[in-house]
Amino acid sequence: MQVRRLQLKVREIQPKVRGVCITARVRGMTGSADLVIVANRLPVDQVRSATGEVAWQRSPGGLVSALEPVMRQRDGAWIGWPGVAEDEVGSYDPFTEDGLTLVPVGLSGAEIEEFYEGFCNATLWPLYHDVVAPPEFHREWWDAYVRVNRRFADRAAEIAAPGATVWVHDYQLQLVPQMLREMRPDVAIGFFLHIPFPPSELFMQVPWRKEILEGMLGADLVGFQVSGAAANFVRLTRSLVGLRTHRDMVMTQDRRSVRATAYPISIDVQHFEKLAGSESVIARAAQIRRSLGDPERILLGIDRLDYTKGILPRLRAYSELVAEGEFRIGETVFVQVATPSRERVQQYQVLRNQVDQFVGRVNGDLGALGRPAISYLHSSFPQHEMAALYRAADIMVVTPFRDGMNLVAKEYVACRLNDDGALVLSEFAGASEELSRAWLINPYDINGMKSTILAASRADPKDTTRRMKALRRTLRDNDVAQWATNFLTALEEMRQLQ
Ligand code: GDG
Repeated sequence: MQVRRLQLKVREIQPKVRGVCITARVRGMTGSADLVIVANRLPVDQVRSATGEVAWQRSPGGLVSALEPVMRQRDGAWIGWPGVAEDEVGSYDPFTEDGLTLVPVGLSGAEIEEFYEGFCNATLWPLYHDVVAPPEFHREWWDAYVRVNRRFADRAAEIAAPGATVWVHDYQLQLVPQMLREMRPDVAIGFFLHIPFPPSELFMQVPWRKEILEGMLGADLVGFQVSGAAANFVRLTRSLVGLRTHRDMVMTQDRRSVRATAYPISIDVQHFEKLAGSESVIARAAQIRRSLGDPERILLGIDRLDYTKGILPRLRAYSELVAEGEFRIGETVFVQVATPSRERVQQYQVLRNQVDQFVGRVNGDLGALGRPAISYLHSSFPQHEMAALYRAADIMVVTPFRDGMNLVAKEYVACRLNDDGALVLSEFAGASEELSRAWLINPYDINGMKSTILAASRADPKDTTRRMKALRRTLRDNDVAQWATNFLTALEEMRQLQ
C-alpha cells in the first residue's frame, strides 16, 4: 500500500497523563487553533517498526483531502484517536505534519472494548442502521462512551482559539457538542453524522436517548446525509425533549437556535478521475480482465465486511441467475472484495463465516475448474487497485440494507471516464437520492434484484451511457470540497444568527 510517511516536527509521542505535565504543555497550545476537527480517528495511523520506533502513516480518505486546504488556511487542528491501545490513556503531545496540527487522544484496551467495539459498534451502529442486527445495551458501555466523549471535549476546549469553529464528526462523539459548549460558549460548533439517523420507533429503544439528543443539540448546526434523517432528529427533539421547532430549526431551552439539515457527503472527484485515467490504472484494469479469463461481463462488489452492506443477498441474487442459466460461468464473473472490518465484534465474525460458507458452496456447486462463479477477496487494497477494479467492472453492485451515503457507488461513477458501466444501487443507501439514474433495487427483494441486474446487463448501450452521463454530472456538481464549504458556510451563518 502506498503511503506517505509523515514528517514529525515535534517531540516524540509520549503519553502524558492529566496533571502537572499536561497543564504545562497545553499552556502553549491553548487558544491557537481557529478550526478544530474532532473525529474518532486521526487521519494518520500509528505504526511501530520492528525496532519499536513509532511513525505515522497517512490514512487516505475523502474527509481529510476535503478538509486539508481549509485547515491550512485557518490554522486548523485535528483531534482523534491514533488507532492503537495505550497503557496510559489521556492526551498526548500534539504534533504537526506539513502545517497540520494533529492532536492524539489515547484510548485504553478496556475503552476500545467498551466504547469503540461496544457502545459505538454493537449498540449505536446496528440501531442506527434499522436494527439489521440486534443492538446490545450495557450500562458499562454507556459509561465508557460518556468518559471518552468527555476526553475529546476537554481536548477541543483546550486547543480551540477564542471564537474558533469546531466541527465534530459522527456517532462516536455525539455528546461532545454539549460538553464543549458548557466549557467554551464562545466557539461555533458543528456536528455531522456520517451514518443514518433512525426514526423515533427505533431511537426510543436507547436507554440514554435524551442524553444523546441533548449532546447533539450543543451544536449550532447538525448535519445529516439525507433530509429524512434530519427530519427524524427534529421530530425527536420535539417529542422527547419537548422543544419548539420550526422547519429545520430547533429552539433550545437556553434560547439558542440549532439548525438540522442534510449535507450529502461526496468524494474527491478530480482525484479519482485522475487516478482512473492514469496509464498504470488503465494497464492494471486490462490485466485484471485478462486474469479473470477475459469474460464478457464483470460484476463487482466492494464493501467493508459489514452486515449493513447486504453482501449475502447480492451474492444470492447473482448465484440464482447463474444456476438458472441467465449468466454462464466463463462469460460472467462476480468479483467481491470484502475489506476486513471490526473483526473483534461478534456479529462481524458471524458474518464472515456466513459469507465464507456461501461463497464456498456457490463455487463448489456452480464453478468450473479455474473459473469460480464468485471471485472473493477478503483483504484491503491500495486505492490504485480499487480504481483499476472500478475501471474493469461492467456492473457495480451496491446493495446495502441501510447506508448513510455509500462512497463506493460515487467512486465507481467517478472512474467511468468513458461514460459506460452500470451502477446497481440500493434505494436504502443515502447515495440513491442524488444518484437516482442508477439501477435502483430493494435488497430485501431477491427477485427484484435479479431482474434489475439482468436488465442492467442487457440494457441498450445508449441507455447505459445516458444514465452514466447523468450520474457523472450529478457527482461533479457536489464533490467533497463543495460539501465541506456548504457545511462550514452554513455554520458561519448560524454563528451570526446566534
Ligand atoms: C461511512 C458510512 C458514508 C474500502 N475498502 C478499501 C477502501 N475502501 C474505501 C472506499 C470508500 C470507503 O472505504 C468506504 O466508504 P463507504 O461510504 O462506502 O462506507 P463506510 O465505511 O461504511 O462509511 C457511509 C461514509 O461513512 C462517509 O460519510 O458514506 O454511509 O457508513 O472510500 O473506497 N479503500 C482502500 N482499500 C480498500 O480495500 N484504499
